[in-house]
Amino acid sequence: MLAAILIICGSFVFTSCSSDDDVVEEQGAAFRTTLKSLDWGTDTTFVFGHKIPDVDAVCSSLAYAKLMRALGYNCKAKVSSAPNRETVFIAGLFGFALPELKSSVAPKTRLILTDHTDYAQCVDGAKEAIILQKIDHHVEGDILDSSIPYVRREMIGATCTIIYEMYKELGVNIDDETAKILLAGLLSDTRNLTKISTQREDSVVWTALVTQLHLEDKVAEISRQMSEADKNFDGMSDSEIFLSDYKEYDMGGKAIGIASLECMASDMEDFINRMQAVMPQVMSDNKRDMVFAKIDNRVPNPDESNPDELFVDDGTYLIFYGEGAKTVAETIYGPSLPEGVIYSKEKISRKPMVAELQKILQ
Ligand SMILES: [Mn+2]
Repeated sequence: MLAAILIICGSFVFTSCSSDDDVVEEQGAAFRTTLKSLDWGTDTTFVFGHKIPDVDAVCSSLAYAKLMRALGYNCKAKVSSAPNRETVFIAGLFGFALPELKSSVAPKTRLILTDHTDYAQCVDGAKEAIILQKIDHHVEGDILDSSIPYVRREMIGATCTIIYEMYKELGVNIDDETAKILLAGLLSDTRNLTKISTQREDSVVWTALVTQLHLEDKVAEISRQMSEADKNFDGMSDSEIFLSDYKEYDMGGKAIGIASLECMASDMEDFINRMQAVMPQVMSDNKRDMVFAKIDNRVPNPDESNPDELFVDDGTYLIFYGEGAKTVAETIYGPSLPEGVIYSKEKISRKPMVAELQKILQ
């Protein structure tokens, strides 16, 4: 649709119809028509991010439910399990309420999914529900785009960036509370624009939100505190740590779980041993065939002049458990070390890892 609009405008490029605003307005009009055509039913439509919700999952569901309500649709954000520590921290700092917990939905419940595209990450009961929309930034999973009436999936840094763009296209005002919610998701998923998944769109939206909220002098410190809250494992058991940023996928008949962790290089050996020790239990509790954990290796920043980044990544360790897991891991990342772990000098990210696993298993 966008391409079509651009072509139409292209023929008038030297007259009056070429501004970005016009394109955005036309996209908004088409989107409103699509929304109107959806089968909304009469009950509340629930907006969910993924299970084990992180900031982007929670904030995208909150902001999108608000957007739908602004257009007159009866929508409410929920979480399918308890939000992580970073989410609780930033909600407290910015002063917005977290969604209530709803761990399962009845058949035929209408759903909108944000920040996920796999049934294994959905609220329980999603397979028997009616999924009206999916707003996401991951590689397409087993909830196929083609099976959902409205899908917006863009490979950019945060789902909250996509939702900011949708507010603009629809001409819906972004009040300061909404701006805070969107900025929280954007800061978390891009680590203040430093992650390799960060795209130009994320930077543009970051500038707009930081300017609106007058946070120019504070945003780096807020991001640092969020990251600290995310890494705070005080009082957590080893299996809770393993599951603190953990996602499930079903691909090619195999049930997969992947944890994303990080650790200081000096503590790595002990940390790997502790995580390996809980993997058999995690695998059986969660009915998985294979479980993996990618553990980023943190070292002191050799550039000591940069006080904002005291530590940087130096590669990633990958650990695995379950029949066939070693073969799969070695096919993607090369042979294991004698200790039975893989070390990749290049940092391993979960998104490309999922894409590689899909290629091998499907
Ligand atoms: Mn996300």
